[in-house]
Amino acid sequence: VEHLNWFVRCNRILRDMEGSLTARDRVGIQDFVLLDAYTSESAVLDNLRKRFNENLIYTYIGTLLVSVNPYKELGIYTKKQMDIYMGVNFFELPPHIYALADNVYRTMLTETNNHFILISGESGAGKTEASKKILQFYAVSCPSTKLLDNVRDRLLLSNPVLEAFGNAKTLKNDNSSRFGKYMDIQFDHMGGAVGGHILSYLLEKSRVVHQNHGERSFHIFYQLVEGGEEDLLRWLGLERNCQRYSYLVQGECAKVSSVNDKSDWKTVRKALSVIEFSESNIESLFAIIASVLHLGNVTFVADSQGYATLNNSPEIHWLSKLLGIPAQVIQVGLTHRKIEARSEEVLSPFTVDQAVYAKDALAKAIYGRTFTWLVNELNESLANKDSSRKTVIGLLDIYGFEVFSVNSFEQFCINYCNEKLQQLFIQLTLKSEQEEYEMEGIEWESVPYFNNKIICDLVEEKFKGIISVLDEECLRPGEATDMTFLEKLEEKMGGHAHFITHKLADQKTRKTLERGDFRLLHYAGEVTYKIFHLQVMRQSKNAIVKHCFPSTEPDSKKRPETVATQFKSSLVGLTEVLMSKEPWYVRCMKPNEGKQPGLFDDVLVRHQVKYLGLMEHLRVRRAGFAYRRRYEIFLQRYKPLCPDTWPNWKGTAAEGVECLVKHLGYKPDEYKMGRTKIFIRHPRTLFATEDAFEVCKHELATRIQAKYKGY
Ligand code: AD9
Ligand code: MG
Repeated sequence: VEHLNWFVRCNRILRDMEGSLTARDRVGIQDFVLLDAYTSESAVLDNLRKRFNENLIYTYIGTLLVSVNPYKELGIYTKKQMDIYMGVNFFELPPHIYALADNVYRTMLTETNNHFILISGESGAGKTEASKKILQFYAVSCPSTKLLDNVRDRLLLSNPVLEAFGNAKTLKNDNSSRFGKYMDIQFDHMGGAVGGHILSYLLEKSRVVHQNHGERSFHIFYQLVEGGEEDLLRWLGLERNCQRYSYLVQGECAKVSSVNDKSDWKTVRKALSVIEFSESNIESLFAIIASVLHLGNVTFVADSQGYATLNNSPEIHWLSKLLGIPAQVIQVGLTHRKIEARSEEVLSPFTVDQAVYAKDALAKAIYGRTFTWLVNELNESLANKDSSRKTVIGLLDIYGFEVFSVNSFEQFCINYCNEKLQQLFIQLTLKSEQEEYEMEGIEWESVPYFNNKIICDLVEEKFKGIISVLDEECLRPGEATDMTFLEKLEEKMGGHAHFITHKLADQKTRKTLERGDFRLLHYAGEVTYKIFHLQVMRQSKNAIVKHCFPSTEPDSKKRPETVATQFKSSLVGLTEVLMSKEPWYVRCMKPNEGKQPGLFDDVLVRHQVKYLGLMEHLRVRRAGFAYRRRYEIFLQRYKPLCPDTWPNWKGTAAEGVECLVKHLGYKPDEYKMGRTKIFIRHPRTLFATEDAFEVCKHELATRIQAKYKGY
């Protein structure tokens, strides 16, 4: 049986020549750690390009997975592929997202601890796709029962729902995540997926009322208008024409060739039913979505005193019907501010500009609250009812680093979030490498890193950072303006190596900056931000929002927090959640800016190799030793190379490995024996062993075939 098992495994490896390290000339090397010129950026780039050209989009650095977006279907995500990767040692097959998913899962089961997979990369690099592939892999590979299948379906279907409400077409990506998502998948001790929980981070609400040219609002609006059933649209007072809705045409691209709103609508509708949203909840949900569209079409005119009045528009009728609020309340609410004077409430009329602003703020608030409600409902549905001990695998898929020609507060938050995750990556990889060497009793050489803590501090440091200055300015309504905010920043940040404004810049740089801009030198590149509008930062309280969501906003007398501070706190919370788990990484890269299949832009990829810290990560992994493997696994693979270890070794795995490498003629300085692993200094030592293994494998396979011919 041992022989036969081995034979089957050999054949699997043989079938896939890519799995064999000897095919390295054609398809590059599947683990950068084994690259001879591992310190050379060009060599790393060459290897990536070679593989990309062969449609091999995945490469490892040890257990970290690098992925390059192919922008085409590769046929590598089939059930058959999943089967191949289930329960197989990491390095025996070509790199794949399934191999990573499987390895995380198995480690979780054997070590009964919690894990998370950090998926990072810039906008459009493939993070969301990667997270979906991982979830699909678990859906297929985990044990199945009727109950578990129900959970599985809900986990899978939460995706299209969240994407409909939280993703949109941007210039970078036709399906860009406009919120951060962290999802825990909970497993019982048998490895069955028994539940899930989603945390969402700062949705880009401004998109509801404004989109840049070439961009869209959230998918759900177009899905509803394009795909909604006749009856439903009639009930909602909507026409089947996106052009009719002011909030949908700001970017002048309501149709996107890569997106099928009609069929996506069907998927979402079906998903909502499977997740067991009640029909009345579904109705309310679409009533709110429709009311946002109606709100967008409300227009104001100035009365003789210049105050805003409403044209007697049909929108008010629909808003009243859909939100269940008397038309009179809506009319007054949209044209007046409520001021609390002592114990009385006084109404003060808006100018037209103020009314438009208040209307937009209302639309954003309604949409934002609805999104939060949706996530809560999904969590209800995914909640595991059984309280027995569970382990989890967390998937983190956030909005990637992004730079547009105009960058505002939203980009600031998104890019800050990416800085935080980069910081976490640095802390965890350095820490874990160091710990591994210490634990195994191997000497450690430290590697210099670009540490982006300096930029995180610039943004978030107490009393000193940008967010802190922003908070202070927001607390001075009436006195503080956007310009005083900028001046405060200049005063506090002047001289910081990663912060420049028009005033602070040297002659040459000044030309590229406008007064009213500030520029941050992020770890991933420079971004110039328009100074934030303070008015937007202050949390607005709106009577209509209170009407719609009476219980969600307890009136507190506490100082209101700005959006930026809330976001900062939620990221601190996220970091804590992640720090308590075992990390795994997927680093996604974009091969070109044009969403083109088969095009590998050297400059663009090189830049990402740099800022994703791949070179440093590689150097850390190689510090001293290129390769390490647990004794059991090393022995299992190479034992046919030594008559003493083949077919069965009776002693401990470490002794077996010692015996094996002595037989292979490893010199004492070429390897070290750790407590649980063998460490090999140079890739060439391993390659020689691999080559010997190839030869031996063929011989053995032929011998076994001959022997079992008659069976
Ligand atoms: V953003 O930060 O949310 O804007 P992501 O999430 O990194 O971004 P996404 O996963 O949405 O990018 O990928 C963008 C597009 O690239 C997808 O819509 C696919 O068309 C394409 N893509 C990404 N990964 C793959 C893949 N493994 N195979 C084929 C892919 N196509
Ligand atoms: Mg995404």
